[in-house]
Amino acid sequence: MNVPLPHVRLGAIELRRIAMPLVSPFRTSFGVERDRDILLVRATVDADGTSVDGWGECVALADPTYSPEYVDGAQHVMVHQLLPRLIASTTGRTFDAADVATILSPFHGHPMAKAAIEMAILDAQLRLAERSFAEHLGATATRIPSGVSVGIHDSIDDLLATVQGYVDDGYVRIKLKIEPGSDIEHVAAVRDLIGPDMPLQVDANTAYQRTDGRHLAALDEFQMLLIEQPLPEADILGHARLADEVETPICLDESLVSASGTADAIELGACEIANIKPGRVGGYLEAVKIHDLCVARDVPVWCGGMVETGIGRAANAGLAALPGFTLPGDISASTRFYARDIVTEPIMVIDGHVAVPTAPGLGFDIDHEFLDSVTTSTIAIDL
Ligand code: SMG
Ligand code: MG
Repeated sequence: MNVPLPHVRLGAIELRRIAMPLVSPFRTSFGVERDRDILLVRATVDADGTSVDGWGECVALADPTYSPEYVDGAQHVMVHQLLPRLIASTTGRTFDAADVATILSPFHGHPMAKAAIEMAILDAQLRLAERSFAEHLGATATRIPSGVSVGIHDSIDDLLATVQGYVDDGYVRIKLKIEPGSDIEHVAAVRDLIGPDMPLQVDANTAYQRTDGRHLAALDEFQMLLIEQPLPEADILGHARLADEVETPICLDESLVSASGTADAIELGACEIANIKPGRVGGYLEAVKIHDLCVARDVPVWCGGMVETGIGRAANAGLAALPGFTLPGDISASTRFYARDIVTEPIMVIDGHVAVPTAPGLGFDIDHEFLDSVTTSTIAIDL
């Protein structure tokens, strides 16, 4: 992080929407995803007569169900607010990806839209400087343990068959999506299947209430790594109280939207473990700040996932190689969600691990032919 990157001039910006079917439906407490409608940002930048493209992936879902952002809204705010401001404040000068958050800071919210723009600029700068995301962000690992997130299943038999498949694929940690009615029994059955030693955790995506403390404490006997986001995102006090009632560590996801908010949640006792997602916090650079403050406070962190394509997953793998990422992340193989990825080399899980990309930028090239075949619309932004 300490080595500055060459500053660049903005040459062009293009927004692309792509439609990617999932290999199987993915059900959470807030809904079912069957395909992914994804917004990509392509930033062309110039430095010293060389021009290069960088790519950003916006992790907003189709509907505002995980967080207030959704993909049409993200595209709208980019086109009408964020990009005009970025263009106006960088015309005729060079700038750095680290300036993007400051330039866009007058606009409240929209972290996923902002993160995708910053990511595209950062990728382009790194490709020019021939440095990888991992190297730039401060990575120390060359491969990272791979966890898999398993959707809610109606029947326990189906759930066990799915989990067994992932165990056979070599994943080193299982995360089960849960909701009231699909929790204790499901966890008990999976713990029984995978044995006492395999790391296991659950994610409720805000499906419980403050009064569910005793119910959730029934999960303690299954020796899980953590319970992720049991309560609504704004309920920091509720999570702090739950952390006293339940032995399994409480991990926050949706609640953590900035470095300062994360520091507060930790101080209040609401966040014993942190899920870091660059999109949710406004970008990879803010994500590194959260990593650093968690390390300073002895709070373990792990890298979350938003059903990204290889573009987002590659950058996440670079981030997850930082030393504070002591727990396996939701960085599964491309094939977990997609039959074919839009990067030329799909993300692979080998011996339960994903190799940290080392080539410049994201570390992967875009499969343009396939990308074009899944593109549903393209917008060129006027500079
Ligand atoms: O990308 O592997 C993945 C999915 C990980 O469970 C996952 N993400 O709350 O952590 C979470 C969810 C959010 C997206 S659900 C569509
Ligand atoms: Mg989560």
